[in-house]
Amino acid sequence: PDIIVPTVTPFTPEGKVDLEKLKEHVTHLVRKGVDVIFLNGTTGMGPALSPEEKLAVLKSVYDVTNRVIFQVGGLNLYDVVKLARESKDFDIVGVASYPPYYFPRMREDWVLRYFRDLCAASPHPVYLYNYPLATGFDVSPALAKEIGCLKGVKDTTQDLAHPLSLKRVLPDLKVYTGADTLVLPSMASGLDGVVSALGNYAPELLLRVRNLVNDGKLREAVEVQQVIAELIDLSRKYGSLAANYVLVRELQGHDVGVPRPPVYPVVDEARLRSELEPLKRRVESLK
Ligand code: FW2
Repeated sequence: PDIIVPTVTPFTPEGKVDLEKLKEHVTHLVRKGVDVIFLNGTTGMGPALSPEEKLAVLKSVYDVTNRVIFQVGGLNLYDVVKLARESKDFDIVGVASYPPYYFPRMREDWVLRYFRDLCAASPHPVYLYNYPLATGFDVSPALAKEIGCLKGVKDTTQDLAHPLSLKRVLPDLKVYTGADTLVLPSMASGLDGVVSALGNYAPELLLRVRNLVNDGKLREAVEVQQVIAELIDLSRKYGSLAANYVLVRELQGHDVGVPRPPVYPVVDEARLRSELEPLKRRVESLK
């Protein structure tokens, strides 16, 4: 299974995207053995980036690797299509999008048209990013099938049955799980990989689970998954979208700047660090 990391987008304290820090971060992840970088996702605060910023993110990461999935989703189809077209000069793995969000009671046929329009414009394979908790819309396996032009799905739900039913209905598509809490079950069930926010700060744990699954050592893999779950609980307590930035610094040793408000930096960083301390030792022992 593939290990895909939806990278944090580093910002300066003034709220500008810090492309140099992003490059350093991606260089580090690639060296660690991450297979693919997912840009402008949830962890990367995609919905808070302008189309120009999304493209700038792609341009700078492309200097480091072309193993990239470029998330282009948005609420203005003309921007989305333009961005997808602008990726033609980059030899990347694919383009991704969440379905249109915020608007209540989106019609299924509008979501279908959105993805078909994206497929028609995209010079690269198109991946659906399904995250119903965030978007308010669950792209069902039947709808994903009807769209007809998808190469893969990144599915963020807490229920393994969800990506499994996608795989059952669409066996030729790549199906990735976006839930950190399901890294082990996804890999052990033969899904195509994980898109894990935790990979920003503990990619070693994802690689470790994969090795253990490949060796059939599921009991040991469960222990690693439990550490993953504890790290996720801790990050949620402080607001994952902000805690991710602190955790990269604490566990990987490099600076990825700060988030951009309305995601505010963690206020009580000292307490987060002290709660992280015992976990840090367990992470070290598993590397
Ligand atoms: C992204 C991801 C991971 C998320 C997950 C949600 O784009 O950030 O889906 O961290 O809690 O793929």
